[in-house]
Amino acid sequence: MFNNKEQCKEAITGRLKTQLGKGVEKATERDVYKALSSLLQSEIMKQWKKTNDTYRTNKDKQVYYFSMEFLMGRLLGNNMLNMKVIDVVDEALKDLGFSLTNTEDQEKDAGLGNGGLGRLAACFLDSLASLGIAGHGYGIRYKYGMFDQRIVDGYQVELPDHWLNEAFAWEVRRPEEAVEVRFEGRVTSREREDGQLDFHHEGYETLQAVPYDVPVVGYNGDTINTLRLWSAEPSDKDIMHLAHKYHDYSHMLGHQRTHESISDILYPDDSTLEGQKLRLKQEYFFVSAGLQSAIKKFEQLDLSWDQLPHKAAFHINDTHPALIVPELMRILMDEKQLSWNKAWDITLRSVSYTNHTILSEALEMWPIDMFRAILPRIFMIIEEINNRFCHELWTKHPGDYDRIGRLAIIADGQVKMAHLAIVGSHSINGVAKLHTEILKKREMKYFFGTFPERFNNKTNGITHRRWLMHANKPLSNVITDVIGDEWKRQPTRLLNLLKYQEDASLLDNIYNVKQHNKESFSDWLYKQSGIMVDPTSVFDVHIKRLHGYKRQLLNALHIMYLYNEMKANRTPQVAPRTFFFGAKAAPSYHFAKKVIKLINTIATVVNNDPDVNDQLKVVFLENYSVSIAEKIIPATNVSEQISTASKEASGTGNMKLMMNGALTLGTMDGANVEIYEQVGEDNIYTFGLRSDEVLKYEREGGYVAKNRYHQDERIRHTVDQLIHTSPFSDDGTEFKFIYDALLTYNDEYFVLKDFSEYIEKQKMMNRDYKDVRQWSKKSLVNIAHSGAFSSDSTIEAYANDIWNVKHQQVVLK
Ligand code: 26V
Repeated sequence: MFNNKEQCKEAITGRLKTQLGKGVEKATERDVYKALSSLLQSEIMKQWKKTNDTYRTNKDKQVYYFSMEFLMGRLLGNNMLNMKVIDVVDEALKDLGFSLTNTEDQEKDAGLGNGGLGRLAACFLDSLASLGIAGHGYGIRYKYGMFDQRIVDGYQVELPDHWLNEAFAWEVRRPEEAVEVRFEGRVTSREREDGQLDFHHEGYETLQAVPYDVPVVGYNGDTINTLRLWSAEPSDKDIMHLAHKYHDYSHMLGHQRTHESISDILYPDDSTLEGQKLRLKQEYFFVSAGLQSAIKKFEQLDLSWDQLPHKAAFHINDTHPALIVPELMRILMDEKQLSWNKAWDITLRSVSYTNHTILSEALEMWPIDMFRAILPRIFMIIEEINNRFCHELWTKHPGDYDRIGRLAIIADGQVKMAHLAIVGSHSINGVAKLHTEILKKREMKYFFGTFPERFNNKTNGITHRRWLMHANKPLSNVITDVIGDEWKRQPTRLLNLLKYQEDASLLDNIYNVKQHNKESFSDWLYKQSGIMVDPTSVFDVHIKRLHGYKRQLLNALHIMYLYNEMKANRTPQVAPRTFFFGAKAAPSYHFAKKVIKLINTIATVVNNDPDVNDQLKVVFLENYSVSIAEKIIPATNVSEQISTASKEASGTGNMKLMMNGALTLGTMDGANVEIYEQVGEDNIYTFGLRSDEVLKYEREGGYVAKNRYHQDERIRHTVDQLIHTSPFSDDGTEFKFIYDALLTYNDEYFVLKDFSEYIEKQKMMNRDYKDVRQWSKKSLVNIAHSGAFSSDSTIEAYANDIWNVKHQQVVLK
């Protein structure tokens, strides 16, 4: 694209003139961002067309990854990296008097996701394109992404995220590919001449789904896939229908507005479902639009319907797009006139499903009446799928009402989305070994008994391009100096680093890079928020959504304990530390919000106390996001992965942090177990209850939080500080809710049970940090093994075992 720096400078100055009518001397950083992204986008367009032409000519099988969330973050840096122009742009910008980082910081995050699930989808897109797989994302173009978090007086306040206010540089609106989506109305049936029933949907309301395509640039240099985000707009047909129905103009506009609002907001609650109609509409909206558009593409190939499973794979990312199953059936039967059996066979062979959580609160279910009213035809199809499935169960297990009741898709007045996804998919996977085992042995035991061949594990992964090559260029350079740069294409080659475990200069470099990153982060933090931290202190980092099971509370109580110890002149710290938290709480999650307030209260106390503040500091990072993650992860020493065992399906932050040389302090949960297997017990700090112990307590009882409180003075003192007048609580009311969760409601997440082991491991890490050589060696072992968690490996496994699509082989066996 640019052969050298001079060409690049010329292109940027040229684009500033033609796009913005400005000379470079007047240009702001924002102008430079605009010019640069537009230059890149023009180049991407050419290659994008080529990729699509090739897919069409070769009739390659296409993977459609349906997800309610794609947490993409910023695209400029990633696109420059994958287009291999980032170094030349860096030099050119310097010459023009600008910096690459500041230019990148101009871009707003595309925050179209809550957390792990959405970020995983984004990492997968990067790997799909980089492996040359024809794999595309289908999702929703929310007008408002994840809320903007502000901390006011220590409390979380949510503000809307107007991410589209400044135009999104990477999207292309394609109105010519819009499709109609129908809601409500009635269904009638008529018998055809051949005896089959024809179903007619009448009196429905329609809206247009308009696609906005975002290119996904692969690192292989020529594949550019598509993230297609659907936006809801009024349909001309519907306007006439509404005008007829309402007569009154303002009434009609109001109604229309409700329709368009379908794609307005990302639901910010990843822990409970409040059963909103709008959410169900969102789900059907993008599933229907996406399938219609994929089916149109398939029809252009002019093949028989039997070929559909050979040419398209539809993936259900968590249950949110599970309506793929009945919607595909509807299209094949009602629009393409296929028989039930034929349509079912095709559906089953094309659809696969990933489960991302075992938390029962997050399992999606819809009340039958609401469902039927919004999606009458889809409901009929689900009823039929359910009847046939229950009938099959009955023939296999006659009289076993209990089993049928547990497995039915429609039961207890609800439509159960997970059951629908399982019954309609040929593959069902969990996201880490432990998670998949729990699904098979417990949560989905009966389904596993019914369809054992469908269940498999695909441990999550992360893209090393964004999370190492781009986020941590200094480390990336140190690695390349020692083992060459083959690891960039084949991340498992990072294992070659293990040969250099005793190499003093490499160990020094690893330490120095970390130190450098901590300094850069501290500078950024100071500029951003005025908070000063000591870059020589241990950076202990807990970044993820705020949730009871992720146990930020355990971390917070430990800091209170440390503070008390220091004030009493007991157990002096060996190395000073700074505790960082980054976390958003769902707006209606009262407990999570109280924990945010507690962390901020602790920060105020600790940071303003001259007795301790040269040893201990607490920072709550406001509005934690992908771009903030990219800044703090390279600067982290200690990675907090302390969920209650069995609750964190996988975790992916744990992988990003290890890849950047942080040492994990974690429970044996999710993918932590696999990190432990990779690095060995000397290079990870584990503690706490095991998952089977947690599950046993949950089943059989036997844990009494109050006993822990009475037996352990450290716990009693710290927990009491939540409700008594103490440095952390004035009148004792603010944190009563947390106190009650721990003692009155018996500590659902076993915080007090694991407290003492956590303290011990914290202490051990603090001591170990002092031995710089040993610490850096552990750090190196973690970096070396992190290639196993590259999403390229994960995607290769999905491609081989689930989607059956061809790809470039980049992962070493
Ligand atoms: C759940 C719900 C429930 C109801 C309404 C809205 C909503 C939105 C999102 C979710 C997602 C919860 C599942 C989730 O994010 N799971 C996370 O997936 C990661 C990727 O597999 C995994 O690493 C985390 O351990 C897991 O918690």
